[in-house]
Amino acid sequence: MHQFTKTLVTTALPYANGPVHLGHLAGVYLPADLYVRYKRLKGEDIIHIGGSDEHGVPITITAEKEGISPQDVVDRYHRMNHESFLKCGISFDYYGRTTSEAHHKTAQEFFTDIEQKGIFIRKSDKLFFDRKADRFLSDRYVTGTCPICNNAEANGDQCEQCGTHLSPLELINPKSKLSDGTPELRETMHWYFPLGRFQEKLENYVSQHEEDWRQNVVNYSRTWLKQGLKDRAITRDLGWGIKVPVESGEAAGKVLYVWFDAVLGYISFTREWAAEQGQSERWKEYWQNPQCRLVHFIGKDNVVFHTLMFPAILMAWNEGRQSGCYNLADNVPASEFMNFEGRKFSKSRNYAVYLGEFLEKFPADTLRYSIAMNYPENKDTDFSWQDFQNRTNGELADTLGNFIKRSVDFTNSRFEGEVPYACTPEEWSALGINWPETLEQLDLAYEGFHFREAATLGMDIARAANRFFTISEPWKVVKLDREAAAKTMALSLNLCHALSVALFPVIPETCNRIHAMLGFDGRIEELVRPGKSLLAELLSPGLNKGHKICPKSEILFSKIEESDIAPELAKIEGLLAEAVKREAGAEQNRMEFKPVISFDDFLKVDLRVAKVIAAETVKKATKLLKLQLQVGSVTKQVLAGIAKHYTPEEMIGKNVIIVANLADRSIRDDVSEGMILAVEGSDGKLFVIEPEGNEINGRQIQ
Ligand code: B3M
Ligand code: ZN
Repeated sequence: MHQFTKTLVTTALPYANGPVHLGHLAGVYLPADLYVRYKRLKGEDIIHIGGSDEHGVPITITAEKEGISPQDVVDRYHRMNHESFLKCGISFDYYGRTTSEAHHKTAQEFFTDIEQKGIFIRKSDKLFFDRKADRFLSDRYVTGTCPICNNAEANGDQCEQCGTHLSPLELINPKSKLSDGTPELRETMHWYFPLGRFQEKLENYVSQHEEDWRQNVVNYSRTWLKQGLKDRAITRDLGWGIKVPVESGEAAGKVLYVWFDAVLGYISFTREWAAEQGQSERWKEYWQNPQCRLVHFIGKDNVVFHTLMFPAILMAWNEGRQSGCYNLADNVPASEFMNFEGRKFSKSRNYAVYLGEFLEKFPADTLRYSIAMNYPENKDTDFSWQDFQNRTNGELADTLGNFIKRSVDFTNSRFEGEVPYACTPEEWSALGINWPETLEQLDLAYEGFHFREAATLGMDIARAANRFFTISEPWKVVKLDREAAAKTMALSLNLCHALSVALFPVIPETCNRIHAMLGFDGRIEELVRPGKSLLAELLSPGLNKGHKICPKSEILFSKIEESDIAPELAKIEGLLAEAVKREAGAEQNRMEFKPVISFDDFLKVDLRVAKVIAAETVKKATKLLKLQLQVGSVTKQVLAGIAKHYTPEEMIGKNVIIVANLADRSIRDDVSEGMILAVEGSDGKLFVIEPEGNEINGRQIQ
């Protein structure tokens, strides 16, 4: 087992193209923060690097839609997301942006190094080009009709209606989103990263971590490896992004593919962090020091970029180098998804609760706790308002909040606001909490990325503390045996202190308030330093006899009332109703064809153009019209079920299409010598198909 002395944690860079929602928080940022805060408490050297992903096509599309520049878009969401994260207590050491100059330099430096080593491949391909806009169109810029479900607004990469992944070339009637014109195919050259060249190395890399990586992470990576790694284009024809650093005209109008640049953001931001510390070389201690452990927190949809693509880029850089080599990730704890009221979060469908919005209504720690308890470690989980309310009221307010308040209040009212007794280590161990075991379990939970267990262990201490207080009944005992009550209170206050440490990763703001109620100045963060474990202090009682606590207590959590969540539930109902409607529409459009027939079978059907020369209603058959049709030199009588949709007068004179060789059928004592073609609209109305053309009567449809 490798001995690490430092840890570098990175979190997936959210696109600065919209606000982050609770799903992002649950999968990536909260777990990373829990991990980082825990390790800091343990006295470890750890930094958390994150930031905004500010390139990519969706950002330019948003900009065009809103009539602003891409820079405006990323400025807005970078600020918004960074603020939301801070408000939620996500303790980044640095939160960068991929539009920074330093990042552009890093990404170009990597490109140039790999280019000079001759590793990239250049390939030409035909891509859609919009002549009016004078631009190549990336997949997202092409729309058209989905060949699978006929949705007229499918995107070039995917049809939102039926979910099919598409290539723009598959769209029927492709259109450019820029000009609405029909794009043409043009040759363009791009740089490709030959992932296959690193196949064996990557296989070894993944195999080395078979035991310590999560199953889903190994599986996703293996699936790709099994298919054989392919060349991946790492440049794009786009105006927004990092310029391809090649002097010749070949690179004109081309930028690095957003994923190539984004993963390198982790490196750029660590450099920026170091520079900000005034130690500009310090980033190397984290990236180029084999004793530093690199951990990427991501969602499951980003796995292969972090287990194959990024490592391959680093391998390419490291190739032929003796020094200045980068570490590969030691672990990539990818989460499953946290759903919301039984459904997937979806930004594009606006089915989401945004982090910033949430924090305007409810305190961060209530959210952190609920989400930690719903952490999607190995399977998708669900966030519901009901669960949020139950946990806040039952666990945070009634169990934890109540215990702290009762302990502080009773000490103030009966013991002059002082710890009234010196607890011995024996008494501390006799509380029904096995401290060494609890700390070990806590360590296993955090180190193993089992954050639900970690939060549960913390709350278990609060439950035990609450029980101890209730059973000891100090409010009764104090009247008979003041010393016994003093001991209860001293132990209770020590438990408050222990809770303020043990729960600190999960509910840091609350723990700081407990810290203040216990009479301490400053914040818990300030006590943390490398080499000193605050957790180890829990093994013995931490408060001395005579320690003064704060004369005032606070209510740590206010209860969430039905009326607080009622508007949220109403909002969900609206969103759900919309989603159901959309899905019903998609269902209807899903194509299920009749069994295949041969061409010869098709030729057996004689379709002809006919003209309606007479039409009348049919007695006692309210749906039928009796039509006389001229089909070239013959007339035919057809009984058609269109009486609800056309009057006889409307039909007379129309050109229609008739199946002319259909066996006669008798309907209601009459005979029908064929049938005419019609189509049903969405409201159930029938439309007769009316062919157009000159002198087409009697002609065959072909
Ligand atoms: N921005 C995709 C995403 O947000 C992408 C992650 C980049 S991590 C380097 O899912
Ligand atoms: Zn479709």
